[in-house]
Amino acid sequence: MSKNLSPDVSECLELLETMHVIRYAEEQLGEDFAAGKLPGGVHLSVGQEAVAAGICAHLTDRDQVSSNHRGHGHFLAKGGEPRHLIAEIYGKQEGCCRGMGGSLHVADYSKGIIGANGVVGAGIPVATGAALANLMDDDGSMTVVFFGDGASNQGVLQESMNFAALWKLPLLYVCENNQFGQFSPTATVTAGVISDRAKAFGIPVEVVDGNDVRAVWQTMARATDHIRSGNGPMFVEADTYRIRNHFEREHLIVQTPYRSQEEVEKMRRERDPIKMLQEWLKAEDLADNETLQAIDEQAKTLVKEAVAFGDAGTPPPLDVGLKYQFAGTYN
Ligand SMILES: Cc1ncc(C[n+]2csc(CCOP(=O)(O)OP(=O)(O)O)c2C)c(N)n1
Repeated sequence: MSKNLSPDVSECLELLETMHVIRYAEEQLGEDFAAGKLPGGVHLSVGQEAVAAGICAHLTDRDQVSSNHRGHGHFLAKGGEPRHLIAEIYGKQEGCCRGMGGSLHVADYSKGIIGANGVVGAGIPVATGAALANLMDDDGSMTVVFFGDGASNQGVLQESMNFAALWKLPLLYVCENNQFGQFSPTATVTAGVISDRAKAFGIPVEVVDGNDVRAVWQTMARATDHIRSGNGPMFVEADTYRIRNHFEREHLIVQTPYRSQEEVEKMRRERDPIKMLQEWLKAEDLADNETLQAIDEQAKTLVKEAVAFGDAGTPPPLDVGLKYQFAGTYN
């Protein structure tokens, strides 16, 4: 039904704004980390924004997203408030997890954001349970799990795919293949073609250019159609590229370069998903410089406001250290 759907102009402009917000928020966090302002580390998804934006554009608050350690973009694209993200990462009570979770655990259940996760692959079984809940609710809702190429080597993915295929869970696997697992190029640690693994369970697969947000959006239109029609899970492998380090300031521990600076610069110049969409919109005469500039400014302002909100926030009192460890011990 939605096989040939493409985003219209206003949807493209929304995708652009979402990508800008993610980019500005993460660049800010990179600067904050370098300045020693953050209480913890951050893994940034700069260069990968099109995956989060294109996938989440088709989801509602009833749908759920399970994320990984590189989860800021998923949070923002799924409708999480920039100020709640920034305040959380600044360790403030006004954050989405009251400043107790930090970058690795951003969540907002009211938006169906069921959590980022620092344990590689651990968001996958969480998503499997969430999708089982979607199935039992029988309300057309679904779950998306984002994970990396590195996580695809975790055994739990195979267990989940087996269960999801058998039970026809409304679950979308999104493998963001950003070409690296920490400091190893994917090809040196991952055998075969990642998406072929899903085929072994009879799960339909699409491989998409993860830097082309329109292509991701189109793939997701087909995936939601398939999944919401009760046909069971689907697997999308989105090929993308991590522009920044695995985590900020990685050079302090990585002694042997695992990629060249030239390669990174080339990707930044030629494969930046934001620039790609802007150029396409201009080439097709769908948006002029003024419109594009206004969207850019809007996103920048939103992030500035989020930073001011985070700065004005309050650190959690020390005595809550143990309070949130157990269910039912807080309100
Ligand atoms: C179970 C587990 N093993 C190892 C690590 C250390 N670690 C953190 S991120 C990472 C690489 C993950 O690569 P990938 O899944 O491709 O995601 P990316 O970082 O590329 O987004 C590793 C090995 C971890 N956090 N959890």
